[in-house]
Amino acid sequence: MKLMKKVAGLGAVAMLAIGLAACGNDDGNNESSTGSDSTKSVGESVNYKITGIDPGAGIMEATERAIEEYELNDWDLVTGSGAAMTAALKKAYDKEKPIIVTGWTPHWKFAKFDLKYLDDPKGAYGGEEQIRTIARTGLAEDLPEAHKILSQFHWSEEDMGTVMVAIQDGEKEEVAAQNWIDANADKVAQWTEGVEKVDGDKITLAYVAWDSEIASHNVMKLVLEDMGYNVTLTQVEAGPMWTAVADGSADATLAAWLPVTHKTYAEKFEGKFEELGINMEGVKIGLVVPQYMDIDSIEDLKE
Ligand code: PBE
Repeated sequence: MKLMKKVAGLGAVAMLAIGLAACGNDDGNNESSTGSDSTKSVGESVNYKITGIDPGAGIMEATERAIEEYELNDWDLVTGSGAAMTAALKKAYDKEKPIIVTGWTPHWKFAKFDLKYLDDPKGAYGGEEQIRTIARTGLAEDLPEAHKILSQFHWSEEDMGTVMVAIQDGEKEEVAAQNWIDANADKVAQWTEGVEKVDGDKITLAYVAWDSEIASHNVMKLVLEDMGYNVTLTQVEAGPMWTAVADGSADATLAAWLPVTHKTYAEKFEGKFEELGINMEGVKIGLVVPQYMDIDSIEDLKE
């Protein structure tokens, strides 16, 4: 600690000298505190805070687990939302400040910022994750055509990325979804293969306002509408989303991240929902930082 203060002091002197050379500009104090950043530990540089999202998200539970497993005793996971997390990330990134966020793939942030996952040698965030579609029990009998479409739904990270980035760039959700559908009629035709149109049957899909899920649910809403369904999208928190499918108040969701992210929910509601299959492979959750940060592993947060 003493040594760091000394080095910081030197940094301050050096910054001051530069300031003087540049004709005594103001802000000496601010500059000196920036100058001492490199001498701080990662923890000090971010006030021992990991910028999280909504409390019910599986990644929050996984991060609490990571904090325990890596013995990051001084660290706090700050709750917020997906939107608040990306806003904080942008703010830090624009100023090249350190920040650690709970991150996942697919997500547009990797297209907009130069980011990296921290290595997770203890596997707190699991390995290969998938996004699966789940439905209430009884959907196959009640809405067989929708059940078939939802079961046949499968797309790639790139597909979802196109929709997500368009929305992030300011396109309306429905418009971004419709544009993707128009450009990918072949894929949509696979989901609706062997399905007959219906006449205004009602169906409700529950989802959480995560950027990835906003994209998938808006696409599926339009596909189901085109097949004659009257579709309601309900935006809820993660716990209520699983509860709604389990108690039948929602018909389905495309947002079941398994086997790790939503493990607790899947176990809690075992037998009360039906798995309709994987809609995306090779997805991932973890701790994400800007490339310019000089750390590579969650282990590095201990220093
Ligand atoms: N996510 C996006 C969710 C699943 C989809 C990774 C933020 C979660 O952590 O539950």
